[in-house]
Amino acid sequence: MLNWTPRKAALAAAVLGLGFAAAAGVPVVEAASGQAVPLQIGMQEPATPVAVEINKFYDLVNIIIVAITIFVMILLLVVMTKFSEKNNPVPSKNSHNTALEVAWTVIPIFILIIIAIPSFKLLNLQYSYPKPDLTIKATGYAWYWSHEYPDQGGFSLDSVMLSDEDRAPLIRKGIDAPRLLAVDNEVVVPVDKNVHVLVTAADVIHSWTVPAFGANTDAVPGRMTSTWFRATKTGMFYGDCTQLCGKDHSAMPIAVRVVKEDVFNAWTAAMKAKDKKKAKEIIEKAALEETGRRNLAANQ
Ligand SMILES: [Cu+2]
Repeated sequence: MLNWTPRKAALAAAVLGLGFAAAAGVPVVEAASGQAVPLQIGMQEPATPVAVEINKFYDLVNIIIVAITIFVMILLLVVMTKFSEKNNPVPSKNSHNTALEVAWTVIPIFILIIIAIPSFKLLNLQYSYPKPDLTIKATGYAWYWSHEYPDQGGFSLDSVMLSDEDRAPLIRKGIDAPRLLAVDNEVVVPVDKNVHVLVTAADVIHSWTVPAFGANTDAVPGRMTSTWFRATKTGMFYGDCTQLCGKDHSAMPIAVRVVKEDVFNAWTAAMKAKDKKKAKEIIEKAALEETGRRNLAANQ
């Protein structure tokens, strides 16, 4: 049996409360841009207006959850001590309290309204598609993604995950190629442009998801779903298939490289001309510039 003094109980409550606060608000490891990092708590750094709003909503809901949890825990501790058989041998016969009953109905309604308003605003932002500057069609296969550029001459590229042997030469060149995320052909998009992504699948259900973009939609065979994003910074952004789709579900990452418009135009021109070698060179140059810029920022 628990035989806690109120002081012990208060101490336990304080420790638990601190734990909750740490889990909710204080990042243990700063999230890297565009991919998850070990021991990360919380969301990836947002790279689109939608992702920024998702993060804000996530913070708001977390604050409410933690506050309610602490409040209920304190109530429980009060009940356990103040109204225990020892401290309160003769229980009250009360079964109704109108003011209390109105309060515990109305207060949760207000809490739900506080959550609902930003929630609907966010849904509206996610589903009101701005005029597209670029459309990409993503098709999920077991187990890789194929990406088509229908308004850029209709060229397409397959994104297959790189093996450790394939990553080694890239890393030696100074290009980032994270394990389980790097692919042979990245999706390339221009920065600060509205990109619509039409998503479907050829065999089983997959899901096209890039967390830093707040973009996530199921890829269903025979159907076309869609999502959109407007990346506000250049760099690499990784995602994964998020529908359990079979043996290599974990091996079909999505790699999106956001580049400046002139780099994008040069790349599409090379892709249209079926000059794969030149397209690869353009991307490798952009990749090296990106790592150079990041190292420079880290050293400052
Ligand atoms: Cu999949």
